[in-house]
Amino acid sequence: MTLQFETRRIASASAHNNALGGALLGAAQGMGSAAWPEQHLRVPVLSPADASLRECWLSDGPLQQGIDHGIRWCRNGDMLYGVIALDETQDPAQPGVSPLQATSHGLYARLFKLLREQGMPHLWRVWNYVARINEDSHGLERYRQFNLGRYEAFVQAQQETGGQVPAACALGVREGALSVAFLAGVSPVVSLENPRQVSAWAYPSVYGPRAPTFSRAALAYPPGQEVLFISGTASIVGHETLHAGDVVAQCRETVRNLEAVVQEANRLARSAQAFELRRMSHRVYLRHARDAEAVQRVLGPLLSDGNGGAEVVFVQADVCRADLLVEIESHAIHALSSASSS
Ligand code: 3EB
Repeated sequence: MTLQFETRRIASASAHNNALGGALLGAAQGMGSAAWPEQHLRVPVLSPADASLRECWLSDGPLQQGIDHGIRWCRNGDMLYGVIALDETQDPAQPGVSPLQATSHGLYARLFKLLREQGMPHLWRVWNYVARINEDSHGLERYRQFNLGRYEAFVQAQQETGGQVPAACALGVREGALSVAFLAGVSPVVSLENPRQVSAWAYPSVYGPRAPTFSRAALAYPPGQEVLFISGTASIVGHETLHAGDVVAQCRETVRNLEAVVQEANRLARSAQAFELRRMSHRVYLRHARDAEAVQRVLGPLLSDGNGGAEVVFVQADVCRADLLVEIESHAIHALSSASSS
């Protein structure tokens, strides 16, 4: 059963009967709730201007839905999309464990439990949103608290914490519950790393007591397809942030990283068609809305060929290191020819 992706202005949202799940971006007040699991991302949409957007992962084949362990999910025979939001203020205090760490641990424990029950053992792509991500509390930046809880849940669920780990992003929003959406499947991903960067799961402890659990990208295989998910990518070379304070230089460095990941993907991809950055879908997160114009000017020609390819969506969100001003995530779906899928 195949996977498709689509972005629509909210005003034109119509009912899908084949949506696995998706995300609602922007204010989107009074737009009604979707009939599928939908992650509500209350972030300002900077471009397309004045839009609220509904993004959908569409699928064929009979779909089945449910709510288990607080996770709203929808699946076909090959893959599952789920969304869960947990309010850390509901977590009982534990000595030495911050509420956010406990919530992140508990959330991922539920996620892995669902995947076991549903026979979808392989996490493909995870979207994480954390309130006040760069704030310090309990002696640790909140992103690092989140990483601690996530890492422990991976260990407890006997998941790998390096190597074959899912693609992901982790961004900051102003307020609200910890929100996580994910795609998982019956088949494993091929995890990719970026030769220009230290693997995030191997970051030194100056970035926190537990490294973040994600790969730079993942190739996933719905039947007859190859999907490239590129994780949130920023101006990091080795393990260090480059170009602090210079958003345009960060954009250029980030694109160099994306190109390196695309090259890695093409080295390992099965499909005959090569992945190209300008033909992929992109979501750009900007720390400061005031940078939108400069960033669109520099990224526009680097991320799209202007030939009506996939839309580039710009939103305002906090990036998980205080000195990062921009982060970009991308994906593309290719058909496998019957010869290469057999
Ligand atoms: C970085 O390269 C930037 O914690 O899941 C990017 C993608 C980042 C995913 C995550 C964090 C995550 O370290 C931050």
